[in-house]
Amino acid sequence: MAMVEVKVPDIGDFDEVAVIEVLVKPGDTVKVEQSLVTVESDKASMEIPSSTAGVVKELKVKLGDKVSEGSVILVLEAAGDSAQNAAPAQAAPAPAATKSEATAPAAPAAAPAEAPAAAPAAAGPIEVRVPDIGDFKDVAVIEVFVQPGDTVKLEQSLITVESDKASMEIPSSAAGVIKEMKVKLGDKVNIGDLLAIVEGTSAAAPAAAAAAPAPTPAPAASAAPAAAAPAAASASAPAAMPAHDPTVAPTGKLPYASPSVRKFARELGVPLEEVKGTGINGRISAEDVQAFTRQVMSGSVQTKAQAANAPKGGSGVGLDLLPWPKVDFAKFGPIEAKPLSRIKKISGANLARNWVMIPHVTNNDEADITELEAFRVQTNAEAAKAKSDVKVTMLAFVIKAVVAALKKFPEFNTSLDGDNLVYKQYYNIGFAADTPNGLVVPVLKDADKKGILQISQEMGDLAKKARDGKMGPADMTGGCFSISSLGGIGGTSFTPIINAPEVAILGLSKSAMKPVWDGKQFVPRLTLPLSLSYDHRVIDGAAAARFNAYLAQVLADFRRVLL
Ligand code: CAO
Repeated sequence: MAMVEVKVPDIGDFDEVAVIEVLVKPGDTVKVEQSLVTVESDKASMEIPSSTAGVVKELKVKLGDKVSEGSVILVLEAAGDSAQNAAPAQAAPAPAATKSEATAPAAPAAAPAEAPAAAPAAAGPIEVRVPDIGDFKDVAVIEVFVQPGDTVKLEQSLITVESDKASMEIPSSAAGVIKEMKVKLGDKVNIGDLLAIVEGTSAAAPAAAAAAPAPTPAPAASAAPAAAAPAAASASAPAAMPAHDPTVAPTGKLPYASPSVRKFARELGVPLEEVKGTGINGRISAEDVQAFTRQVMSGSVQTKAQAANAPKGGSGVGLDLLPWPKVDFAKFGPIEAKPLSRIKKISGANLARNWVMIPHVTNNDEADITELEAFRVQTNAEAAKAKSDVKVTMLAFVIKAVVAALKKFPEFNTSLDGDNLVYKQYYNIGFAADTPNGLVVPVLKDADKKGILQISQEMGDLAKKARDGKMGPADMTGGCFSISSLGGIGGTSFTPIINAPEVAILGLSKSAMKPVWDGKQFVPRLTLPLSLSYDHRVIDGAAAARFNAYLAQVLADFRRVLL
């Protein structure tokens, strides 16, 4: 097993660029072309890929270090035949053009920055084209900094392009007034493509400006060493990323993140400029993007686009609601304003969304739990004798009965996902728990695999955790169906609000002795009110009535589960 030093390959004439991300650590197994570190100047950031497959033995750089072509990034123990595994271009750092597009942190924007040497050209329309940007092909335009009418200086950045490994700003090869932009966001560009027409006051070297692009991209091998676009900046500005030279380019609009993170955000549709970066200098990591996505999904954060699209009143579903009444309550008597608890703020936003977005219908039924209650009391008496501290309440039986009903009516164990209905094959049941800070819904996992005693035990533990404010995200996610039990408090029926993206919820009210006609006479039976709210987009009223009736049958006699 050979030890191989992986070095910074030819990255154009970037010199002394800062390491802003270290993507591997000793012990990691890396593949050829896997990104090892991200480096960044004030004009471009790029990921440096591994030239060799193997196991990382030692890192030779850390965050903030400055590296140049040939700097050793790390030492790795090459896997198998290192000669085979190594990307030839990098074993000995070589010009970008000799590497594949994926690995090549291609020579950043080329020729124009050599422009200081350019002789001023006569005024007139000048075609500004994409210079040699290494062997990047079809790179996407992700930012357009200028528009017709803008006056641009020589080397002022016009657009940013980005591949999955690097992003770079493309500078203007001419000074003057933009007459026409020939690219827009999302366009794919290649070397030689026309970017803009500039009514020029001066132009850079002909090669970079008006010269017709070579029909086949000029090999970066020859271009790279001379490549310069960012050089003006990298030479003058410290390579550490935040320093922008305002005389060179109006940068700083691009969120501070590596190309792969930006790509990740684009795939998720996350507006990166709204994500708060937790890295050094506010750099946005993939984890930050994920955290933002989770917040948006949970409703605790709204993107600017969501907020803008929500009509006044904020329903977000196209309802033109009246604004919330603003009343000076103090005019009518003494008041005291107290901030809502964090839980109330979060659950309130969720409840409001679910209420307006889901067409709720509630089916009310009753279960005869006379025998079940007797069994429950007997179970608790036995537990007390055995000095067990597990207390069995009706809710544990209801959870078990709900699992049986979900198995019989699988559409209740689904979630809407666009035009798809996702059927779940697991049975995680959420139960609303009243806490001093507000309502939370712990989720009891795999209820189908657990007995009543275990369910009671876990429910007790989860309810305690909820009341102590110690619930973690894992305790509250993954639910299939929820139960809201007000049975210990009172009421005869209510409309529970569905816990999206679930499609139904069961509300339990206080059981009561009722006279029930048995065909010959009225007999006293303990009845439990069942209020089943369902999403009418997914569940028909008849199906809901059947579900609730079946639930009542199971609670009346659990032997029905065996049928
Ligand atoms: N009918 C009559 N009595 C009931 C009952 C019912 N349907 N359900 C429970 N009870 C009784 C229990 O047997 C217990 O009686 P004892 O104290 O005499 O033994 C008492 O009510 C209290 O029960 P509990 O609340 O401790 O236990 P639980 O398993 O029924 O409920 C929990 C646990 C966490 C769901 C509950 O404590 C809770 O927080 N409920 C409120 C949920 C809520 O706020 N929902 C509304 C959501 S929408 O705003």
